[in-house]
Amino acid sequence: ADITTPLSKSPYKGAAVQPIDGSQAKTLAEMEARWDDSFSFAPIRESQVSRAMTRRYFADLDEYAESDVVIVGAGSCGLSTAYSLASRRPDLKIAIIEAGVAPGGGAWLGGQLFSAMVMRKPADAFLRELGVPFDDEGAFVVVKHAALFTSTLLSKVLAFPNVKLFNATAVEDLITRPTADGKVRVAGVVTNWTLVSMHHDDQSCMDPNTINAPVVISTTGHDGPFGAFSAKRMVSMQQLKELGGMRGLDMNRAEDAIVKRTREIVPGLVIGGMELSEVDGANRMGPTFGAMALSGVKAAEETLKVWDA
Ligand code: AHZ
Repeated sequence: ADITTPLSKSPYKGAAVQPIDGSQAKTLAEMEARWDDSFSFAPIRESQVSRAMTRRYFADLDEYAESDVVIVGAGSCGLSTAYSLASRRPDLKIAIIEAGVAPGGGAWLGGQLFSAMVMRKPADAFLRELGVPFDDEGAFVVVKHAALFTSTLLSKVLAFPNVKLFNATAVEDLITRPTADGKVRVAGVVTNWTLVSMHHDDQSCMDPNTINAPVVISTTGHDGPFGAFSAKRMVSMQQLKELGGMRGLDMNRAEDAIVKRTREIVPGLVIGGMELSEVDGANRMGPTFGAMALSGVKAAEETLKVWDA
């Protein structure tokens, strides 16, 4: 099957100069027959490469400046949230903002830099839906490499036409509006390139950008240099009394609590994954990822309740 989008159907059709036909092989087998002097890539002008990237990026910035949902953080919970939301609601425009260059957060490895990833049942249902193979060990399942889970999930999320991932981009603040009862509603995010965010101390005048959205889902992980971002901001804005403070490790208590408590924390702000442990003072679970996947599924449901209200 031809996996390229015909130029006439591309939403970026204004972007291209006339394509140069390289008369290249159409299949790998045809190409393999040409490992000789006749082999060459289709010719290109450097500016075509620049324009192919920048026009798409700026079209996306323009398009997603008004999003329906913004997900902050593309770790195991954020990506599970994005998958659940995008697969249910192709009509929603979903922006994912990830501070790191590489999306996936802590989900490229299991625990202590080991490769296997453990998920307690019933989170195996999520793996079945994604088509990620696992060993069944009774009460829990094991994916042979955490990267298999994360890369499969990521590839599916990125393939949804209604999802845009902005990586290397940090959420620096939240957009808020006053409510009738004197509190605030979250109405979007304030963003900047992560490398810029890291240099506010030694450079001046590096103002941020914004994305408006009726619902923001924050899944930035537990407290750390970047983590628990929205929970901390809600405390500094006096919308939460204090950080709950993540408690010690207790797998049984932690996983149930994180999934059950995944919810809208203040109007317009749903929090999921380990960031929640800093809201409620829940235990950590250590290297078992079922709660991250199912907190993502629940965050999508909670978001739709807010959206449809
Ligand atoms: O880069 C962060 C990571 O990819 C990103 N992030 C954090 N702050 C951000 C900001 N703007 C944009 N201000 C930001 N992105 O959020 C992602 C969080 O991923 P994670 O893997 O740290 O969190 P998670 O809740 O998805 O998964 C937690 C996994 C853990 S921690 C744990 C324990 O400590 O016991 N156990 C498990 C399973």
